[in-house]
Amino acid sequence: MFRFKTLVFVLIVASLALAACAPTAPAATEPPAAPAATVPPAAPTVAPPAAPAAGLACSPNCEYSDLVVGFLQTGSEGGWRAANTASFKETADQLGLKLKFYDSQNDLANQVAGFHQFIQDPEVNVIILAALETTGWDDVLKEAAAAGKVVVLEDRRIDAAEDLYVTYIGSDFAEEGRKGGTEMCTLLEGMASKNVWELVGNVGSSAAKDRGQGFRETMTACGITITNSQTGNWSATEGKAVTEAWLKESTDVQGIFAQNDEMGLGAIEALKEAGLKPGVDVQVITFDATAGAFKSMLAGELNVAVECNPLLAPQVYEAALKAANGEELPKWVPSQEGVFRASDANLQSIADGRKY
Ligand code: GYE
Repeated sequence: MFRFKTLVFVLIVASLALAACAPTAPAATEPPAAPAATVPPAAPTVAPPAAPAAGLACSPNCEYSDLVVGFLQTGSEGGWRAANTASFKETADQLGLKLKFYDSQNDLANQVAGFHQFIQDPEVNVIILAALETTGWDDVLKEAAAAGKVVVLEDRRIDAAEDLYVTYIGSDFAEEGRKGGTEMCTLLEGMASKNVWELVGNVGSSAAKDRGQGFRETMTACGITITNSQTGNWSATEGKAVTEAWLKESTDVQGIFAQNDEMGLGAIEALKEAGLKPGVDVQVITFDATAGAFKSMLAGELNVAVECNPLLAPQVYEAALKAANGEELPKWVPSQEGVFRASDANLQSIADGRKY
């Protein structure tokens, strides 16, 4: 009897042990769980593009009051930019269109984030971009197209397929650069040594790339050599600091090619503090031709300012309205611009008539 009970007891213990080690039976229907897949890091939650607005509902009879414009400005880096921003704000008021202004603070990631924001904004039907850099826009432009937004480029061109935006309204920076090279050749005529220092705008921008390339195209005609080149990020402070550093190394410089007024005015201060006469010992050329440049030319410290027109808003809004109404536009509308010299007889009256 005792043996039988022991046998039963052993059998019960054994079966309990076996049950504990067996794989849990999946719920009746589920296949065995697949090994944990390496879930790629969650893609940034880019909400699906807003339903295509199928163009603007008001098309082809849209008016300025139908436009809600998202404007992606670069930042607020100087006189030219201030005039450009004012042009957009004032003209929007005059035309009665709604403007949503985005200051990218000269940060490309900010600008791209702002672009996504405007794509997601159901109110916005037009997006205007002053691109900080030429590359990296294809994807966000495709998203904007899918969302039915009209995209217009102002001020700076980009390297993207032309069918991804309506038109570009802005300067021929390469031509500005060519003008600058030709002007510097004239200023350095007859000089034995033609060493030029270049103050570059923000790296990667079309304005900086194209002005530099254009200047190099025409400087060769008279044997100019660029012996120093560095970004000053469009700022007077950085333009001054970079020039000071170069002057500590050498004063063998006959010309300064500053890609905008602010950097050139900074270099002029550095030259003076180094005991050199800007405009005399060293020829200085800048780009933009804002009020500060005219003041410096009238003081005889700046030799030439190649104009770059910031007052682009009327043309840009007109292009946006035409596109909203289904009109095809040329892919580039270059701005009309001149060159101003300290030697111009009527410089004072020109300066008095300028808006920026
Ligand atoms: O020359 C400079 C500004 O894009 C043309 O940007 C513009 C340039 C201008 O910061 O002053």
